[in-house]
Amino acid sequence: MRQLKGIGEPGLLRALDSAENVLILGHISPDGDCVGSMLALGAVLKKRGKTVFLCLQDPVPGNLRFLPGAESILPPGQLEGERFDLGVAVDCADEGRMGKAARLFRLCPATAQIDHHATNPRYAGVNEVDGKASCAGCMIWRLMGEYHMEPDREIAECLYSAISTDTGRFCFSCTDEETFRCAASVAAAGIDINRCAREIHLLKEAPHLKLLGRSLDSLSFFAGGRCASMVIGAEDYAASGASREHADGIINYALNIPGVKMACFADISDPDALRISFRAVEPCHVNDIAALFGGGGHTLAAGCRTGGDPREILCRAREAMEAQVREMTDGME
Ligand SMILES: [Mn+2]
Repeated sequence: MRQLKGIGEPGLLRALDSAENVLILGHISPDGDCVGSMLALGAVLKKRGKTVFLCLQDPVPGNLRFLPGAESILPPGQLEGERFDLGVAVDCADEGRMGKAARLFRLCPATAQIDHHATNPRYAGVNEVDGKASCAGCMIWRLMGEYHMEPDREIAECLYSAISTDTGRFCFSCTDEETFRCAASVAAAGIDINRCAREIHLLKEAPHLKLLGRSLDSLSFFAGGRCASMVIGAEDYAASGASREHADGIINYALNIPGVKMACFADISDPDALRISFRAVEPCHVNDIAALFGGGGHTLAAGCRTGGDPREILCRAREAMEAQVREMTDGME
C-alpha cells in the first residue's frame, strides 16, 4: 500500500541519517499512539543500523506491554550518562509533555520531533509536525515510505496500536484515507488483529467494571435528556477496589446515549479537590465550561480540578451545561 504523503521536513531525514545513537522520547501518561509510534520508529531505525534508546517518564500501561520492544523502554534515570547524537520526541504536543524525560532531550546535541498536534510550538531543531495527521503512527509510516520499507509483523503491531488508539478504533473524525491505507499495510504484514485488539482495547480490569457499574447507578439526566451526569466518591473507589485510572473512559457511557449532547463525570473522592470531566458532541463544546472552573482541554473533551463545595460546583457546572445545550440545540429538533 502506497503512502499518500511523505515527510514534509527534509531536515528530519538528514538528521536521522547522520545520527548513530538516537534517543526516542514520548509523553507522560503514554497512550497507544505514543508507545506504538516510539516502538515502530525505534524498530525502523534499528533496521537502518542505528543504536536506539527509548525513554518514557511513566511506565508503559499494562495493555501495551505486549507490544514488541516495550520492555526496552526505560525511565530517564536509567539513561543518565548515555551519549546520544539525536533526540527525537514523538507525539509530544510541547516539550513539557515529556515530563522528566525532557531533560535528556535538551541534553542532546541535535533534536527533532514527529507530532500531529496542531498547537505544537515547534520546540525541536527539526520539526516534522502535521496537525492533520490522524496519529503519530501514520507519520512514522510516512517515514517508512521514504525508506521504501514495508512494516514487518512487529512494526505492524506497533502501528496498529497507534492508529487504532488515536482514531478511537476508527470512529473519530480524524480517521481518514491515510489511516486506512496504513491499516491495510498493517493487515498485509499478517498481524493477529483480534489478539492485538483484545490486548489493547477489549480487556478491562475487574475494578474498572465494578466502578463502571457504580458510575452507571449514579447516572442522571437534565436539560430534557440532552445532558447526563455521573458522580463517584471515595466509597465507590473503595467498594470497587479501583484506583483513579480505572475511571478512564467511563464518561463516554454517559455521552453515548441517544439524545445526549453533553456529559460530565464528577469525582468527589478527594475532599480537597473536585475533578470534573466534560464531553460533548457537536455543535456543543465543553472547553469553555471547564474554563469556568480553571480547567481546559479540547472543544469536545475537557476537564477541571477545583476546590470548594462539590455540591455547589457541580450545580453550577450543570447549569452552565444546560444553558449551553439549550442555546445550541433549541429549535434544532
Ligand atoms: Mn497521538
